[in-house]
Amino acid sequence: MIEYFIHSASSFSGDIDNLFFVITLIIGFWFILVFGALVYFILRFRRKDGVKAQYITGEKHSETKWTHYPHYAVIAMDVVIIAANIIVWVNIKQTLPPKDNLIRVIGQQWSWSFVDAGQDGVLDTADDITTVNDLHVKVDETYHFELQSRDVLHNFSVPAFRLRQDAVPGRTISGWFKPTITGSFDIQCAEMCGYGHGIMGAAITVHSEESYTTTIAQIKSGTYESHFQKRKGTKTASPINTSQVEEKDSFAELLASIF
Ligand SMILES: [Cu+2]
Repeated sequence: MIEYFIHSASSFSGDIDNLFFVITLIIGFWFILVFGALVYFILRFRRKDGVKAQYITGEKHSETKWTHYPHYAVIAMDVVIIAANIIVWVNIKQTLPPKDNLIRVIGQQWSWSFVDAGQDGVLDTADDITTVNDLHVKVDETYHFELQSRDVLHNFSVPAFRLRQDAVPGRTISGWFKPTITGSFDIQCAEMCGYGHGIMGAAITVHSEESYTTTIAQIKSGTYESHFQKRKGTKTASPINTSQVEEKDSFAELLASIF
């Protein structure tokens, strides 16, 4: 259902969505049960003429079991949520699958710089490709990133990938993603980093092999027109829906029409 609002575009976005679904289902179940009971009791035991209110201490076993049994059930469901969380956390955050490509992501007030290690797969060599607010990657390839910050705390967030990672000054934080569909998606900063935080957006474009080769050649020859810059310059062309994916993103268009 979440894909209706936002694309699911990475190898692990489905796992994150499922986790949210499980949590929503469990919490939703208790929410409906508790509020249903509340409304029922309000109506059933409302003030009536000639009926005196009872004083119930809730100390008898026949009364305490109404607290204890739901309590045990909630704890059991907590265990389910925690177990599901740990599995997803270990698979995504603790495991670094073998890489196809390496990039460096640098956050600063208020933009993103990207350095692609290029063909040799080694950063800080002559074939590195540096871009600002505009990241280009290949579909179905695993990217390792080294995340850094030049000044304050930032957070590298790609909602379509369900990826979010803090950038901490003085540290290099490793992570990974594997895009599964082509298109252009939002990158945002998800950590309050100063008064320009709200404009700290960028774009990640996921290419097929041919399209990637063409774009990188254009970047190297200086003829590439940034997708992100173009998008910022043309306000009429739906600034929020950046997707080049065929299907229509009606929710994003609705948002775009409001703002
Ligand atoms: Cu920020």
